[in-house]
Amino acid sequence: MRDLAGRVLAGDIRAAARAISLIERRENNVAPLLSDLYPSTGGAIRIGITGPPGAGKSTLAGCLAQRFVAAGRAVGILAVDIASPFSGGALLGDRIRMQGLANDPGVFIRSMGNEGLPGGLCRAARDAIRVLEATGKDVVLVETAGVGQTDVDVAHCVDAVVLTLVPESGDEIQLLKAGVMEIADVIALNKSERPGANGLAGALRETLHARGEVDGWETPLVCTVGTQGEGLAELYEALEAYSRHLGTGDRLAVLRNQQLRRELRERVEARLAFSLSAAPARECLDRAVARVRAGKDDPYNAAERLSGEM
Ligand SMILES: Nc1nc2c(ncn2[C@@H]2O[C@H](COP(=O)(O)OP(=O)(O)OP(=O)(O)O)[C@@H](O)[C@H]2O)c(=O)[nH]1
Ligand SMILES: [Mg+2]
Repeated sequence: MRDLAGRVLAGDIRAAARAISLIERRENNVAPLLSDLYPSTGGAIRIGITGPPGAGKSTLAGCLAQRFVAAGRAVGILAVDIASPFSGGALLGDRIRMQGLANDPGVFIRSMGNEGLPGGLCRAARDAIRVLEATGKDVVLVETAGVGQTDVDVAHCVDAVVLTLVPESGDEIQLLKAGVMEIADVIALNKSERPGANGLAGALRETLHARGEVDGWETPLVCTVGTQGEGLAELYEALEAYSRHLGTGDRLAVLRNQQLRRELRERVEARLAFSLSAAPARECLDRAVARVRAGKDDPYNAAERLSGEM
């Protein structure tokens, strides 16, 4: 493991891929590896790209990666939810290959399944982001699927969220209800060559404007045609502007503090849940159940005492 950490820190991409596999498989011995890497993490700008299936997230990720690379920055890309077979989208790797980035030594691409990961995306993505940072990436792009009410996890592990929408995404009221608008720092209205794009763009801009600035930032909307590269300069510039915004005052530090606090809480909860399922705790629970069932205790006192015993 020490050796693997050394190789990751030296920028060895194959070592990074192996480390991410260990994270995905939740190998027990991955924690020391991540501890070794931790001091060398946190230096990249982390950008999440979310939106409904097939909206063009991978296409935009590829275009953005190209621009970052052109600006001399090393880019890592994670796709945390592999493409749904129904969406007509393609795996991120395919999109990147189409853009000729796959052979670029500055770009590392990796898909991760999120199945079976409780808490979904964040847990694995957060660690995988750190692995990429430890290899020396300056920018980490994280593609995730979903715009459901609970699919806002990505906001907890990145600095900036790009919400990708398409003209078919429907009326903005529904979007607002979905809660995803809240986490969007930049909105890309992709496939904007299609009918309905202008109407939706206008309605969304109105809504965003009515909401106004949140902590000094009003979420901009950029119309893009990912397949043609249209609007990509604007999207890139919007992200640069957001990154400058985060860099002023202690905004980035505040954000990262909040994220770290959440991470620590999640880790403690996971440990507690684990120890609750271990044999000694199960025996304590069995005894408590018996006492309550026998009328010698009630669930309220029993829970109080149990939390002291464990
Ligand atoms: N017409 C049009 N098609 C686009 C545009 N951008 C991407 N596409 C196409 O839309 C399809 C889906 O693009 P992807 O980039 O794979 O979308 P995605 O959001 O990553 O898809 P999933 O990962 O499967 O959710 C592909 O066939 C793209 O070529 C665009 O601006 N206009
Ligand atoms: Mg995709």
